[in-house]
Amino acid sequence: MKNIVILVSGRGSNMQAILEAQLPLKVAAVISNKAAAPALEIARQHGVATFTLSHRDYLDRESFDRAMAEIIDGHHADLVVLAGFMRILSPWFVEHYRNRLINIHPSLLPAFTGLDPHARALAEGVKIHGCTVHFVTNELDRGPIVAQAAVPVYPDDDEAALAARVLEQEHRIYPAALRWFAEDRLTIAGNGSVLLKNQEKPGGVLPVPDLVG
Ligand code: NHR
Ligand code: GAR
Repeated sequence: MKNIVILVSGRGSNMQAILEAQLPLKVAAVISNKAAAPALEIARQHGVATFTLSHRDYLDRESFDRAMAEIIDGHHADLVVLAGFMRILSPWFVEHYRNRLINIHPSLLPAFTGLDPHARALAEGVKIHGCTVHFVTNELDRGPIVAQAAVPVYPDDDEAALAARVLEQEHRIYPAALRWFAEDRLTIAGNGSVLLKNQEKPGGVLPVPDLVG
């Protein structure tokens, strides 16, 4: 069975969805850059080894990343999974884990890369929003896309309501994407698009209801 290591910074609901999906993968460790992250306690309750590394204890991004990599490689990780991890990773780290580093971002990439995607989606008045699982490259939030899910945006939505609707979809597509990885079904094509072997249905889920006026 393959090993994954999950990196978190906060609440850990995506990590929890992964832990509870009964995937054919071993979650070998969880690493947080915040000692107070609620995710750590959830991981311990699932019997997973946890580590906290504060980026403040390191001189620069790369030395922090190298300290994380020692833990990750010590657990023989086949894949590093970002689940609400809020530190930009150095080019060294991204190269070290090339094609073995995956993230979920709460927008329909390439729209709304970076921070506060829900607030910006509302400000733009988009009618459809969503989330994306992608491999990480050095271009922030721009790596090969594995899966996406869309949700409607309603006129009375605030940031919290929209984020909650998207989060529900995150909890579906991240475990699904990791199952494909576990089953060795993902390949990254030369043009950077992700191919899913033995695919029966489209890779995205579109729970958008018909438009009504
Ligand atoms: N690292 C690389 N190299 N490439 C990506 O695509 C990455 C990444 C690290 C994290 C997640 C990402 C997201 O999905 C992610 C993608 C943090 C920031 C950020 O600006 C941006 C994007 C993402 C995560 N972080 C600030 C920083 O200086 C700190 C913000 C904070 O601590 O609250 O690192 O959204
Ligand atoms: C999720 O919505 C995730 O997509 C987003 O933060 C939330 C974390 O929630 N990630 C990013 O914005 C990455 N920069 P969680 O800790 O409950 O999984």
